[in-house]
Amino acid sequence: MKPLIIALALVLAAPLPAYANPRAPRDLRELAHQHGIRIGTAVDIAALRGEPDYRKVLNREFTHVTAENAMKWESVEPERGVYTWADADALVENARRNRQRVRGHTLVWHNQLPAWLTTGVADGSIDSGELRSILRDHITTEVRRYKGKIRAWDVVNEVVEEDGTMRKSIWLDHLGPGYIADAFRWAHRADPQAKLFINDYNLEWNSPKIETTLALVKDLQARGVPIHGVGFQGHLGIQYDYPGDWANVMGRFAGLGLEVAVTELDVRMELPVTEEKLATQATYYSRALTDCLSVEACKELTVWGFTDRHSWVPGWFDGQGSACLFDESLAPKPAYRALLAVRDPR
Ligand code: 9MR
Repeated sequence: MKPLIIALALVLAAPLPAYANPRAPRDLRELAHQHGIRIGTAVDIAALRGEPDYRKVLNREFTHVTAENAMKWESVEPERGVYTWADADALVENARRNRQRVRGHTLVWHNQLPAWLTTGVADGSIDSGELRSILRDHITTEVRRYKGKIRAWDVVNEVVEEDGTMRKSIWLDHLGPGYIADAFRWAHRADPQAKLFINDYNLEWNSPKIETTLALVKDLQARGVPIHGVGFQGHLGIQYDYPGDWANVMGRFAGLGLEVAVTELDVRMELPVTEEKLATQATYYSRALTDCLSVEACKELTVWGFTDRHSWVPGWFDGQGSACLFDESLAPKPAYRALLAVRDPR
């Protein structure tokens, strides 16, 4: 055989590198596998239970799930000492049956706390010492219950204010800033395998928040506190510029040895919906995925609900909506197709 023909034969026989794979993924699950990441969604438990079409899309498309509300403190312990795990259990069981990993959300937050706790603190019937042991018991009980079943926990959520100061909350007020280290240590003791995250919004672009969070992580690491990841919520809107520095910010956290995850991505718009707005929204979704893929440490992209039928956005932002990948009738939007078309930037 002539050398040229041999060379040609060798080239043709060689497997294509993964990034050159020309076959477009069929759905998000296949996209996740092709890129070697997890693609997740927040789950509305009532819809999971009551809407077969919702369940079908959820289990077909996603390799990862987060409880939108079911694991929050007010949901799991609405009365002191009375635990209601049914919804959280249903999510974990559905995930097991459908080969989905689970993100636990969230152990320490200033919102969605049970009334018995906030009133007790306000009227002084729960003092600081008791509050600390209540927090330790809450974390220990919940993390232990799902030991081995939850890949990662959002241990602390939104603990930094927009101006870079520490978030004012009953935790900071009554326990001091040390509650953060304590929370990570207690969670780690309850499930040493779980990856423990700090999670926040506007961390994609807001410098004071970014700098304080970086400093906080470094300080925790210096003191040997078990912290493994940072979650960028990613609540975006097309009326604002896309956070163009996001990949760089992710890289700075990755540089500290942390896992990086997009934990609550959605892209809202002012109504009414137009084709043009949907096209812009699609670029925001695909840029977010591209940013995640460009950082080796980013292996999870989770959307905050996958259908406009169940989205927190219209209830919170007057006149805004259509933030998800699927519309109310579960038809995929341009953003969904844009995600499938994303190629590995590395
Ligand atoms: O989507 C959640 C909504 O159903 C709740 O009413 C709301 C209460 O604060 O919390 C929403 O989820 C939030 C998440 O837990 C933390 N980051 C911001 C999310 C949107 O507000």
